[in-house]
Amino acid sequence: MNTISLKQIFLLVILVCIYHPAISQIRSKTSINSLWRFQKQQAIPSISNPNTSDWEIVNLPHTWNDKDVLDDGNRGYYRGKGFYFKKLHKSFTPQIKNYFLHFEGANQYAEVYVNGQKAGEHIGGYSAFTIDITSYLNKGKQNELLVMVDNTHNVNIPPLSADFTFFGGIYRDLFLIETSKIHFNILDHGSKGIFVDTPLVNSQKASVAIKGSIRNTLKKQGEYTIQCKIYSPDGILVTKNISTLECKGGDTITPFRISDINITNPLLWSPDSPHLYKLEISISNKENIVDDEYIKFGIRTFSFDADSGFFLNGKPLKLMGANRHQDYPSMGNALSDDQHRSDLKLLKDMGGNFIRLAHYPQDPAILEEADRIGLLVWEETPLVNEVSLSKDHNKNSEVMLKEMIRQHYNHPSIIIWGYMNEIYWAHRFIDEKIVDRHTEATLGLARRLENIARTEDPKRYTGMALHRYPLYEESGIDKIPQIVGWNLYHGWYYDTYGDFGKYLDQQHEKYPGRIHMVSEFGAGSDPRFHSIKPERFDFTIEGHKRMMESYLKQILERPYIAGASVWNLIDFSSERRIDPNPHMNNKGLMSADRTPKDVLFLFQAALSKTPYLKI
Ligand code: GCB
Repeated sequence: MNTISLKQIFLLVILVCIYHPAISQIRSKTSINSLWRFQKQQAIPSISNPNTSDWEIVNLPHTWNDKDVLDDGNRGYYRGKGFYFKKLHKSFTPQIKNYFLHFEGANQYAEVYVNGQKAGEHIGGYSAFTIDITSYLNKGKQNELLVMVDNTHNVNIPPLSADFTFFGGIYRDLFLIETSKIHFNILDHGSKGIFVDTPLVNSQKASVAIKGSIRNTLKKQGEYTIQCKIYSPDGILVTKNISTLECKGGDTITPFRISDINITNPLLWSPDSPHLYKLEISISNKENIVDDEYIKFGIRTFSFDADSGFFLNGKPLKLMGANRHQDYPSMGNALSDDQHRSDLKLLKDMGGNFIRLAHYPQDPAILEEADRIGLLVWEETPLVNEVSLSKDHNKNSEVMLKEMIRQHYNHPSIIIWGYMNEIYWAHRFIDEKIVDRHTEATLGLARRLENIARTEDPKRYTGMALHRYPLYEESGIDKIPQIVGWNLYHGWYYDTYGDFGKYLDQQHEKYPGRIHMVSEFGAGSDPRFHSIKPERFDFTIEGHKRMMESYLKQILERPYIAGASVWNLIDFSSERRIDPNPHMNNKGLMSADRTPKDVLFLFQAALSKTPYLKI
């Protein structure tokens, strides 16, 4: 009789591991960042057969404005169309699989063509989008992608104007996702199609609720099993749940909701201990797993109080940190994930526990890192300075808010959804010129956005950033969000910095019950400028430090101010600025190359647990 050798047993185990449905990787996500042909041009090339031989070769993330902004002394930079072309050297089997392009961001309007046919489009430069390209693909290896990206000023696409540069291009990562014909509905506003909540949390127990939807592109209806496994922060399986669902065929979406999952003695997420649980979720038919995904989530509770500020897991915590734009010298917005992550580390090392992602949703790497290292987040849609009266503008603003919330819903770091920054009433545009302004339209849009945010996510708070413009108060727009974030520049643009606290005290007294934060406070400086008698607007390192010292003191001694974020963590590119450096806003605690200014050490002293300089 034949005996089985050790080698054969080993081979058998390997084979079982590879083919066992419970551990096979069903869905794949591959980067297609490298080797694109690119051309900046207004004229549309032949879509089905573009001649790209003399186009530049670029890798993504990519922007076409990096050089425009830095090289010249002139204002104005290219806002127009850019075309990206790539052949996909890979075998496709569209008869048994679905294929998607997942763009993490393209600024600001994109059209996607596959083999000469339009497969989809996306409006807005700061959220992700997913396009199903299955039906446009050829079997085999002959497939071509052409992407048109357009950053032309467009009165229907926020932001209409702002103090930062609108770098054009596919400036975030691009992936090809491959799934089976039945999958979690990743077309749901570019999200993962799975949303995790913790409706009940205390020190003994947390209940987890999961909702989402399944897309079935098979002709047949069928019964499917959803399996959820939750792993603790140290990787131990803590709970498991199995449920079944009937999914209709023929490209239909079936929602699901699972709510009977409990975790005992949960480890709570906080900036000091950012514990992350992991949900592994899969869909199976009778024989096999057909789709799988994982989501990291945190368990925590939080609330705001109008007089005593912010509470995390029942304990008071002053939210202190910075705003951050997404750019880097000579790279525009086309940063690597490592660059995004290292900016957050700089904030954390400074002693910050809070970041406002002004003025738009930022790269997924930022949110993942905020969860991982423990930073609380205010994220917002790019409605800055002005909105337009057009229906399309309003619709786009609403979709952007839904995209942001659905795409970033599972991040425990996020506590506030913002949707407007210092809006000066809706404008009617004719030929790009403002012809009139309407308060009512602005209020209407704000109310709709507030309603969307509260419906999409009743657990988080809503925020709006305002400055001390009297019309805000007169119109009542400041009563719409749950949190008013003040952008205050006393001592820089107006008044004196000592009056900043007085202004906030008046507001606090006048509106009992309102939650106040300082969403922006700041001043400019350039490391080359010094003075022993600093003055307003002189951009000296000493002036910057003196003002921030006073601001910090006034913020820290007022318990009703739930939190504050300095403007800005890092100097950033702003096409419209001239002083003291062309195309730069110099209000960073660091220069654009991430060199600390003196004021950064002041923040570190004020915010770290063991201050080395008392303010
Ligand atoms: C603000 C704006 C921000 C500007 C900043 C400044 O209030 O919200 O976008 O960059 O002031 O530096 O003037």
